[in-house]
Amino acid sequence: MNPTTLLILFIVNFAADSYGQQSKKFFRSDYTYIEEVQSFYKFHDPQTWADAKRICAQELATFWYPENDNEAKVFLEFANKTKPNIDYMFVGMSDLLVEGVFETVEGKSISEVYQNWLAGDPDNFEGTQNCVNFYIKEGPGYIADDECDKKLSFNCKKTLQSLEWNEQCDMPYLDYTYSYKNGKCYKVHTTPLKWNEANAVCRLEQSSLAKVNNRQEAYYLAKLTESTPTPKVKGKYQRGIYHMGFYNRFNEGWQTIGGKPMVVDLNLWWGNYQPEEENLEQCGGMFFNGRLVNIDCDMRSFFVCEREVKKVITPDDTAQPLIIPFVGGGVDT
Ligand SMILES: [Ca+2]
Ligand SMILES: [Ca+2]
Repeated sequence: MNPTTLLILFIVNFAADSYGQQSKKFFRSDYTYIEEVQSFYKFHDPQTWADAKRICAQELATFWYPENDNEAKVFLEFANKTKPNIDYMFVGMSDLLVEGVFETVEGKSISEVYQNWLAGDPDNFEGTQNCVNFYIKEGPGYIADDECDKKLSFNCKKTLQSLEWNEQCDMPYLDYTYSYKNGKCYKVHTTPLKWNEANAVCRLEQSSLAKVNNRQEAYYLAKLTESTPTPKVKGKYQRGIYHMGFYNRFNEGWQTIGGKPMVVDLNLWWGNYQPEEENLEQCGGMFFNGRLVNIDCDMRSFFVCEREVKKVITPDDTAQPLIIPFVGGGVDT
């Protein structure tokens, strides 16, 4: 088969897969699809405007703002039905860049989308209103400028058209890597965070911090972290250690996320022993060589998220069995 034919086959297959997922009209179980506007929506609990923007991006969605009058109307009906107690919420519009020039989170002028201002707004009240509200309970969908540091509800939106799918991992995140042997998909995050923050990021991606069940998985993760390019990082962080999905934060013994006691070979741990329960470093980590270690929960580290894959897929594992020298412990095979 010549390269052009291969390329065409690849493109056809790829398009078919995307279309396949789009025809299922499924993005994430926590999003609601509205056919009329061919998009998925999810309400979130109150956050500042900046956090709302970050959270939507982490969910591969857009911080919602009305695209036009029709979407504002459809959204208002949806919001009044599902969240009747919310008076007003943040939307993805602000004049943070240039005072008085309102833009969407994608940098579009709001004159191209929606600008049904509440009477008297925008007024930049007391010189500190740079983020935009959308009124749900009263009115036909008015917007108004407000303080960005308030905590308000918000909505994230994903259009059906923008939906892409990681078939092996059965999720929209294309940067998760599938491991047939472990029956999981993984992503190495190279923005260092505290353990709690890392756990929250994995949850937004509908996964959890990775739990190492056995030596095979430890080898795999050591290889995966090694092959992931790491950017230069500003500030203090624990280099060479990755946050993992186990802890002893309440002095109840080492357990995995989900509350099951940690049962692994002792020689998977650094130094071949499980840390004492009264140890002050109560979060789970993994050295770059696959050894488990207890670390300070408040230290920033890279981390690994995992997602279990339930459906059976053809073997496509790039991780071959490895021989990894454990420091001080000779060579494990
Ligand atoms: Ca302003
Ligand atoms: Ca105002």
